[in-house]
Amino acid sequence: MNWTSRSQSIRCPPRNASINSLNPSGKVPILLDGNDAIIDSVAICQYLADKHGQCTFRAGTIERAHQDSFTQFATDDVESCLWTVSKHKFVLPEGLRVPAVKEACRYDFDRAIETLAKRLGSKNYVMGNTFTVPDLLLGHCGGWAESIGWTVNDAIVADYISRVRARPAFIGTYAARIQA
Ligand SMILES: N[C@@H](CCC(=O)N[C@@H](CS)C(=O)NCC(=O)O)C(=O)O
Repeated sequence: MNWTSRSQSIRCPPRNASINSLNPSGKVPILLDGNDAIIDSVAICQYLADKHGQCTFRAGTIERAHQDSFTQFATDDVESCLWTVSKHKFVLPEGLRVPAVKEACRYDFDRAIETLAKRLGSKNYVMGNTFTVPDLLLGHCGGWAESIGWTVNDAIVADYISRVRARPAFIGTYAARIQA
């Protein structure tokens, strides 16, 4: 396989030989950049933002510290609930699945949404008027929640998620993904 193609997206199932050679966990996604392979989706997003100087504040600034705090909040407090529920629904070996975990995850998810509403206030995006990496992650989580039938029980956060997902860049990327 030619790893040097720059704008091509290659569909590869997890744990196949090519993936295993690039990521010891066998997990996807992987960003191929020149002869390098970057693993872990948040690192990939932040790398692309830094590299292109968009959707991010500069490392070492106070704004970046707050932005990174939102990034960690998106993964630790919001995405972890969705991921745990999904793992116990269809990812883990059947014998290890605990359906009751759903209640605890939903509880934590609602708490996270409450917190996000407070942190967001009347801002357009988590960092104000500038769209940054954590908005991308939280918008993704919003779609994920909807796909498993979880309503976002807060008008501020629900509006925010709609706003993020109504951006032309999101709509274009989503359409390209469906066609791929
Ligand atoms: N920390 C990784 C996790 C990636 C991940 O869990 N990928 C799933 C697909 S969404 C996977 O490849 N699972 C295969 C496996 O667990 O073996 C990231 O954020 O990219």
